[in-house]
Amino acid sequence: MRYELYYWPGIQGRGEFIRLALEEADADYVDVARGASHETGGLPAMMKLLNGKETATPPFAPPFLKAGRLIVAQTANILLYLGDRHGLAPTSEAGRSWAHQLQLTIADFVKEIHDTHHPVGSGHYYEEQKDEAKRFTAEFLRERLTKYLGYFEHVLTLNPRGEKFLVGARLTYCDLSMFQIIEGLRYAFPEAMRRYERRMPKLVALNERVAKRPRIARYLASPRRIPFNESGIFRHYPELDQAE
Ligand SMILES: N[C@@H](CCC(=O)N[C@@H](CS)C(=O)NCC(=O)O)C(=O)O
Repeated sequence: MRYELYYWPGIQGRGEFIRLALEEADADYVDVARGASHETGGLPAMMKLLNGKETATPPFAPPFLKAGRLIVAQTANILLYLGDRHGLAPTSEAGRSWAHQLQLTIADFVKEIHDTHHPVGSGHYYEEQKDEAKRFTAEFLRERLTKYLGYFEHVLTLNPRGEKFLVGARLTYCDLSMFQIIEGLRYAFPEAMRRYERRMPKLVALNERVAKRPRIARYLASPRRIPFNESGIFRHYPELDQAE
């Protein structure tokens, strides 16, 4: 079966957490909205599913994944689904729940990272909320970035199966998402991360381990991995990096 991934074209965004899982699984998928209308259906196909009356289980927002007739939305929920089907999640109930819990915490983190440049509202340009963004980011870099990254560093320390992965003895979708978080934060806040990274050696090692996985390395070198940019979730505004 060929999966259909639906996400805004032109940015990595939350779609990237799903792409990393699909790539590591070597799954057959099409990135629908990045394609031309006459080929994949393009953005109109995504808008049709979002706005139309095509399905009894409509997604609220991208990303969402179509697997045959099934439509799965919410990043953590999609990863739960893919994790089970492609060996990217533990098989025990306790392990699955722990991985899902970590992924939901990553989702909270992603929202706060997004809010560093849009603390007032997504409906307004960054330029209209620069002062608030600076205030929000100062607090974020001082308190929240350190709390979240410190938490995940601690989780690696606690893993009874060793410090190689967040959950259990094998790679899970949580490790792929943590890789994306670290890459994104390095892009958005290079100075702040340079200062903080010596306090998270296990996460840095995890990041390197994920980047070296053959399928991930192949993906990162491919045109499918589009660069971070200032329309996505992780944005580099030098004035925010200095906000602390
Ligand atoms: N909790 C959802 C958030 C989804 C979300 O916010 N998607 C963004 C793009 S990254 C969007 O298009 N939101 C539209 C909206 O919230 O109206 C998830 O993790 O997938």
